[in-house]
Amino acid sequence: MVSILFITNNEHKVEEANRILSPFGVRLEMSPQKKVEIQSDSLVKIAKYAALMAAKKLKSPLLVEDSGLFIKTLNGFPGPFSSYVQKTIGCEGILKLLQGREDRDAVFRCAVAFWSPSLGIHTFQGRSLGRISLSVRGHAGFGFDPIFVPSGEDLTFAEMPPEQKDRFSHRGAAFRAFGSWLSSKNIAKP
Ligand code: ITT
Repeated sequence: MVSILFITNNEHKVEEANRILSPFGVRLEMSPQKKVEIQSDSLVKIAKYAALMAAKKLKSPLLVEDSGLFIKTLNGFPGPFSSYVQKTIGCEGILKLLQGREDRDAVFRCAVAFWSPSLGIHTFQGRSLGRISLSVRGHAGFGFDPIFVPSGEDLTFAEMPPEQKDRFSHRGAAFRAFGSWLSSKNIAKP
């Protein structure tokens, strides 16, 4: 089993990522520390910079994940500000912003930046297309899960069993891409 530090303060992300990565023989250890977060509308740039800064300090295999919800009719808001917006106005606040709007299209995006002494820095991305529901529904997951319905489905992420969310989610796509890349490197220790 390969062990990698996951620099994050969000335990939900760690739980989901470990569920997605376990078939690849990868285990993430949560490492809650202050990340250097640059201002950018690119999740990849934010995750990559934070990973490189953490690498300077820790010098062992690690990853950073930056994710967010981008709502079409709000020109991509909250995007990189998703964490702050979730803590301030929350799901109800987003529903209020969308009141009376017909276009409820949205996309969840996830960027993973991985660094190790032998492999250097690599990034992986995933996205989940969908729409914002008309009301808050379900109790599973975290963040905006109770208001996000992936394309072709009727249930919100918060109404689905965790494994079903993983199949559709931005995090599922990004971490599966990372897991299969790491497996292709065919190494026991990154
Ligand atoms: P770290 O920076 O410490 O990793 P964070 O929660 O602040 O944790 P981000 O800056 O990447 O992480 O913000 C992502 C926010 O986007 C997160 O707090 C949620 O509000 C939202 N989000 C991301 N992925 C989500 C998901 O799968 N389900 C629901 N909300 C999600």
